[in-house]
Amino acid sequence: GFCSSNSIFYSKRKPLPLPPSHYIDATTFISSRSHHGRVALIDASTGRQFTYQQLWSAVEAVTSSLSNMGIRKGDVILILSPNSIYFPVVCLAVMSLGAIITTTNPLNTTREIAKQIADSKPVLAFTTSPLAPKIRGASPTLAIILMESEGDSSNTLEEMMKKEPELSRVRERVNQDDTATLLYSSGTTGPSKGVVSSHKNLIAMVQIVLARFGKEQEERGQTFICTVPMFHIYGLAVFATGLLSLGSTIVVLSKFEMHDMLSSIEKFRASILPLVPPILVAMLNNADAIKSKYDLSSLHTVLSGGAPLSKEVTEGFVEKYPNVAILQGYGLTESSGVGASTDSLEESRKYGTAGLLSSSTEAMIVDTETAKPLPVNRTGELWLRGPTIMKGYFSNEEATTSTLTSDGWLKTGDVCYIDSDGFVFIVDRLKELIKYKGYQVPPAELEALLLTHPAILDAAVIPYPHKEAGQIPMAYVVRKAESNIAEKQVMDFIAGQVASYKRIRKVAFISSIPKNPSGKILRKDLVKLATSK
Ligand code: AYL
Repeated sequence: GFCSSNSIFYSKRKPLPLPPSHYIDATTFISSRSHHGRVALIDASTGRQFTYQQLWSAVEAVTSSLSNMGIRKGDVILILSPNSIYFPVVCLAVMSLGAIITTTNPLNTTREIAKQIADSKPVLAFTTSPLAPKIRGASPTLAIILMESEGDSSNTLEEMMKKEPELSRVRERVNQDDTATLLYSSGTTGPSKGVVSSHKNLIAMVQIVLARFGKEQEERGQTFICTVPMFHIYGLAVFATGLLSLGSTIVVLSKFEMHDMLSSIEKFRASILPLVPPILVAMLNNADAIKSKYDLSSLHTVLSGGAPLSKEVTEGFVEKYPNVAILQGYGLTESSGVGASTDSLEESRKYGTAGLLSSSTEAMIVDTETAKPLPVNRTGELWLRGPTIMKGYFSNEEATTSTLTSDGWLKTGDVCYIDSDGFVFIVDRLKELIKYKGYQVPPAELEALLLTHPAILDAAVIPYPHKEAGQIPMAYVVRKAESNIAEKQVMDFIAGQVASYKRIRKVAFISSIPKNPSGKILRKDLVKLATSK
């Protein structure tokens, strides 16, 4: 059976084949299937496109240019960009040199970007002209390459893509344990940290995407709509790497916009639409208007991932869009993407499940009080082990050892059970992370900011349930003795310093923050208090 006597749950899916060699980078692995003649990436707004042939020559040319500029294995390169057809080109070129990609949310403020730059120490940044001032503000000396052509400026990706690749370039051997990406996540506690993922992690994720969508691609071809962000593991694993190995066509939207998304489905006859739950909610709430205005007959699958999808939304969606299957994907930045998923209509019929464990992924359900592993149908913290699990947090030994066990288990911070058929059910979140519209909001960052306000003595930030956004950040604030600071002042104080998705959207005052004897905020008590009224 899949659950053995030592309480490990094994994946019921076919194990991943071993990659061909220890010395292989993710880009070489992805490009080893050529798909010549097919269209790889289409810009939804300009119609500009790359065939697979053009994509791989562009990657070669950029790799060569980067190498000539002196970029070497281990160097960190920052990408600050909305989704674009150039985003994967940069990622793939950087990885093929064994250099490391770090990304950040284009909505982030200069202050937030500066913090991340100070931590990850990039030697070069790729960005767009509108976003370049944020990088200059955050790090005046960091070299910048613009990803979109700006007149006849020379330091552009366009220029790099045009150059003939030079064969003599220096290229160090990349092995699968080398670091490929450094994406930021708050994990179970504290501020955002760099998640160190290796080429092996990414190759395994690409293989999971291949196993999940490969058959259909071969049988009838697939066109995906990309509106989830490529800077996040969801978009990076699916659109900037996985699907390019498959030979699918990807229609890229620079950001989420309902009309653009729907008209692109119609225009490009798209078949699969990966989303986060809040977009499904919006599609449900406007279903009748949407169905009368757009021809969505090509669409057969919506993927939902990144946050829980409620029963009402699932049922409502199935009723309004009877020809569209909703498939689930559950995962973490720390698991380089999907850890469990429903891959077929049949699997998705088990209501509320996040799906079966990904190929070659093992799980344990660990009792949060006794730390003992639990059997089938019992609820506890989900631990994951397998080829996609990160190497650790970047220069943060403490966070690494509290999240990864010595025998390779990742403590997900999610409260789950696994049923007798091997289906994973996410019940709750143990960790402090708040998910606003699928975006990560680390409470610790907001609490630290609140404590810098002269009128605030103490503060705690918790998730408050919200129909459209999933959760909104809510602050409990203890005022200083003579202070009468009001809700709006608290919200404005934070709004001035953080990206819009991190804003505090609800405030309550309290006489003291409940804490355990070691000073840890009792967040569950505050959530109960906030939602009991
Ligand atoms: P991060 N259901 C419930 N909660 C979820 C789900 C889901 N399907 N997916 C993610 N979460 C929560 O690092 C959960 O608490 O990556 C998890 O620990 O931003 C946390 O979000 C991780 O947040 C895919 C599908 C990648 C999903 C992903 C992971 C994106 C979230 C590729 O195809």
